[in-house]
Amino acid sequence: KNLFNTDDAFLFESELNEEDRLIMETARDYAQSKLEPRALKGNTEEFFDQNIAKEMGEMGLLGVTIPEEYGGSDASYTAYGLIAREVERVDSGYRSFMSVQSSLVMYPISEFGTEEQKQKYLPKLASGEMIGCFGLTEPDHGSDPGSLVTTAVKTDGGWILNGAKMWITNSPIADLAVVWAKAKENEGDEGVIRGFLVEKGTKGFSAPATKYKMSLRASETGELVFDDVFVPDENAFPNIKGLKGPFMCLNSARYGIAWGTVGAAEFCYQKARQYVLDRKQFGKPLAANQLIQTKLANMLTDITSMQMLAYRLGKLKDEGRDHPSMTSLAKRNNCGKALEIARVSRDMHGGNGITGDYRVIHHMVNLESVNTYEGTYDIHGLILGREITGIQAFTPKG
Ligand code: TGC
Ligand code: FAD
Repeated sequence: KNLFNTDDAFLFESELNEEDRLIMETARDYAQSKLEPRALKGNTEEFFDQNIAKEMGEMGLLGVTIPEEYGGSDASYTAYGLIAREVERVDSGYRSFMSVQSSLVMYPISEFGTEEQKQKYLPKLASGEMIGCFGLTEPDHGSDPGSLVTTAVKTDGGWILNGAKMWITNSPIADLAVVWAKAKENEGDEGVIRGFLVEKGTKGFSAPATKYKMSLRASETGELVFDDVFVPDENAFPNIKGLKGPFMCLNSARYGIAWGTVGAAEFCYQKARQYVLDRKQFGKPLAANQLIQTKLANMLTDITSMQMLAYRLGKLKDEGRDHPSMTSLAKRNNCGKALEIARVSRDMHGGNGITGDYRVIHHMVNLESVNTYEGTYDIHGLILGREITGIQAFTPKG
């Protein structure tokens, strides 16, 4: 007789191959035993424990899709997504660290870097000995990165960077920043977006922290400030030009977020289910009320659709059949649904839901950031709208 699984209704986990399942179990064991006990402290004290980088490196959880010769595991995109799901089941802030390190720093070095850049940085990033960050967003240019104004002007033997980045995950603790700037061969050129590797300690380069965030408090966020920073030629990506470079990195990171939010949503749903079974009001468990049951039914339905999208997108990526608009669809849907599930779970916990102990409010406030970064909910709606109609609606030109 077939049994109904109330956590995995359409049994996607039974489809996983041995290697992906092993990576998922390793990530789950690590996240539950090592990350979960630190989650409340991280959120309360606005603290990212840097040991997490080395621990995740030791467990082989960083840059898993990168070739083994550079410290990765040559693993599938499905495996990468499953790691994101397990880490974000605990805290979106820890998953942010992992996403940036794997998709936004190791991926571009692996895809666009020279052999020297790969050998110099990838093994140390894979082991967590080095922490990386990714600077695209600027104080005045978020949803529209094509208008960024940070410049890299050519000089003898390298480039001079000037400008500033804002809202950069890991920046205050990063040893290496992947920076996207308008490269100008001559002063006065319009410039074309290119990527640069800027090491911590470079003269004129600083990374002040952004404090008092009310969301993603266990993740370090900050600025990147460039004041006549000299970056040698060997630290520029040689061949990638235009927005395609950063967007290719984002295709991978956004896919990871589609999986990560599955973990956060599953946590909030499972907590709500247990809470309403245990808590009695009006002489019966909360779970005995119709209104409560349909909330749980909605959560499970949404989670199942989220699992299906993420799982299928991973398979398409592994087969090389994915399209960026599929990623936009999955990122947008899964962030929006996870945020809604976290809000409903918070409500179902009543007053207890506002305390840190139950942890659902952590997920709720974290998911506000996740719904905003890597392209907001509405920006992904506009990307899909352009795909569906052939008309771009980002700017008034139509
Ligand atoms: P558009 O004209 O659409 O494209 C310009 C060029 O880029 C190419 N392209 C892509 N290539 C690969 N993958 C994609 N997804 C691509 N999207 C676009 C495109 O083909 C074109 O190439 P070419 O050769 O023809 O020049 O550019 P646009 O300026 O109109 O873009 C509009 C829009 C809204 C789509 C885009 O700007 C956008 O996605 N905005 C959102 C910004 C964003 O996502 N920022 C993320 C910052 S990083 C971050 O948030 C990290 S948080 C990490 C964490 O903590 O977990
Ligand atoms: P804006 O672009 O100013 O948008 C504000 C609002 O206007 C949004 O609701 C948006 O949907 C809406 N909007 C914008 N344009 C349109 C339009 N044409 N039509 C309709 N509505 C529109 N960036 C990095 O480069 N690296 C990082 O590591 C990084 N980490 C981050 C970590 C955190 C915690 C946060 C909060 C952000 C991070 N970001 C990072 C930046 C993130 O990608 C941006 O915040 C995001 O892209 C939105 O840009 P913005 O904040 O400037 O908002």
